[in-house]
Amino acid sequence: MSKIWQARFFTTVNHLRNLPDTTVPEIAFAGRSNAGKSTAINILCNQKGLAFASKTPGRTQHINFFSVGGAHVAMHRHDPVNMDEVRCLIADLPGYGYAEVSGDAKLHWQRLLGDYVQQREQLAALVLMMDVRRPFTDLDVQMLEWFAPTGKPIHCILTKADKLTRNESVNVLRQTQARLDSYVDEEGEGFPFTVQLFSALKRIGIEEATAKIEELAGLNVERPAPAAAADAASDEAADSRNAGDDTADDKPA
Ligand SMILES: Nc1nc2c(ncn2[C@@H]2O[C@H](COP(=O)(O)OP(=O)(O)OP(=O)(O)O)[C@@H](O)[C@H]2O)c(=O)[nH]1
Ligand SMILES: [Mg+2]
Repeated sequence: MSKIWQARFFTTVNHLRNLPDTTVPEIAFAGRSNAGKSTAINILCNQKGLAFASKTPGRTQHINFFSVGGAHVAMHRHDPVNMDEVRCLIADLPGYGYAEVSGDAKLHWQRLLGDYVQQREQLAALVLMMDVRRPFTDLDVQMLEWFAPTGKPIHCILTKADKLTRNESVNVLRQTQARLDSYVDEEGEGFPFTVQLFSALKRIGIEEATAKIEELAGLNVERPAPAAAADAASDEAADSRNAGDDTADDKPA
């Protein structure tokens, strides 16, 4: 059983000022609208309705956070998690590139996304989800180039691999790795960018993605004894969780 199977809904955020006041590492899932982010989060966390997955593109319009750890087997789903036991947060970012969203809303999302990935210190790594049939759209490249200067890892997941033959998808995998390897910093050093194939439908790449996320979130490392400071942090996080937002219809049930 993977540690991320314990994931639970934590909070939903529509403005950077409402980001949770937590110190644990965050792993954010970014990608074009409809790339399959929410579906992948549900599969990786082994829970059907955790992240909202939809046939309507642009469904996830806020940053939804899920917590891993601090929820015990016998607990009711709505019981508060034990904040000092939370190990990491998973963020489902709003999909970008959805044409029918109005200009203002689009700008709002893009600013929210750009600022979050560039400025959020707790963000440990980005999982960039791209449809295997059309990787590296302009906004994917924008996302990658916003995040690259942080020096933190990006793990690309090529989704919907079931839509191509095995040969075709392996070709895209190779081309994607080559393109990621072509990024170098001012000293000519490469970036910690990796890529894999994935299909929620055919259950391809689930173990590989799980292992990668656990590694990036530091879940394989034994956790040091909680410091007194963690208690204070957890109280604040509980406050921000209860602060509410105008997002009722986007919250997973
Ligand atoms: N064939 C196939 N379809 C998939 C796969 N994963 C997701 N889908 C479908 O793709 C559509 C979009 O999936 P979502 O998970 O809602 O996509 P998202 O990236 O969260 O989209 P936004 O919330 O709009 O950003 C849904 O109809 C899914 O059923 C996959 O592995 N294979
Ligand atoms: Mg979604």
